[in-house]
Amino acid sequence: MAEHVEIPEEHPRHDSLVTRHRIEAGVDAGITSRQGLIAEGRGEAFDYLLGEETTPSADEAERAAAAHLLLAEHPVISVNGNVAALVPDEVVELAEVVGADLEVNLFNRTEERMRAIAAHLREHGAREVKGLDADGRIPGLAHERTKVDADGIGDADVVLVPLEDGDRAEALAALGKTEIVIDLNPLSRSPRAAAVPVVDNIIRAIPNITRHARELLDPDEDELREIVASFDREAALADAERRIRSGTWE
Ligand code: PTJ
Repeated sequence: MAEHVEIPEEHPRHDSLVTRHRIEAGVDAGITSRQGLIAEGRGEAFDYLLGEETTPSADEAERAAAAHLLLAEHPVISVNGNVAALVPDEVVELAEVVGADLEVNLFNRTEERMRAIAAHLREHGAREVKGLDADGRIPGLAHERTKVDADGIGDADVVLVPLEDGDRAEALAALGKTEIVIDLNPLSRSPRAAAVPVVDNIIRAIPNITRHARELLDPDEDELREIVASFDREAALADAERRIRSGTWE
């Protein structure tokens, strides 16, 4: 079991250590898969190279993500075991602000984990959690991620998919859905398939998308459309890759 460890705020690795403990606790609670531990380690390495901060280009992507979610007819936020462990309050809040559904969708799907994550999100204030009906399918996917709710991701026009594997990201894009992907690795297939690749730690990204959404709430649809149209996905990916490769953060 993950021990409860108090990490002093001034510790130089405070945020990273808190994040690790949340993932460990998620595994102990049957929410996060053991592969989630590996994914977290991978993410941390990229975050370190990015300077562990929201870069200006990630901030722009987060603003574009907020605009897409507000313009959507039916936005859905997909939740896996890492997302549920790291940012349960934050995804519930974002869903409220932009009027999105929350849907559990797992790579390593088991009924126990599906139910545990849905219950966990409800404990954190979610009113409705989709994903358990699994009465829809994403064509072209062999693994468990193909299972979606027909009236959830199946019907969505905009889907936020954090910490995703590349296959589903590509399959959702092929269905014509607008995809927002949060992933610290700009070379991964998922951000490369996304209309909006957000190269940032989910811990920072979700609250920042919510902050932008609140600012953009008074709907001036033209402004939202302008933000969406002027967002340059290639530049966002290139900027993140440049920072990682060069270690130059200016
Ligand atoms: O809960 P499940 O069964 O659906 O499984 C979820 C994981 C994450 C285990 C599964 O989707 C998986 O194996 O993903 P991958 O292929 O390891 O990809 C995860 C991606 O997320 C990698 O590119 C990581 O760099 C990135 N990542 C990890 N932690 C974070 C992150 N990106 C943003 N914020 C993080 N905290």
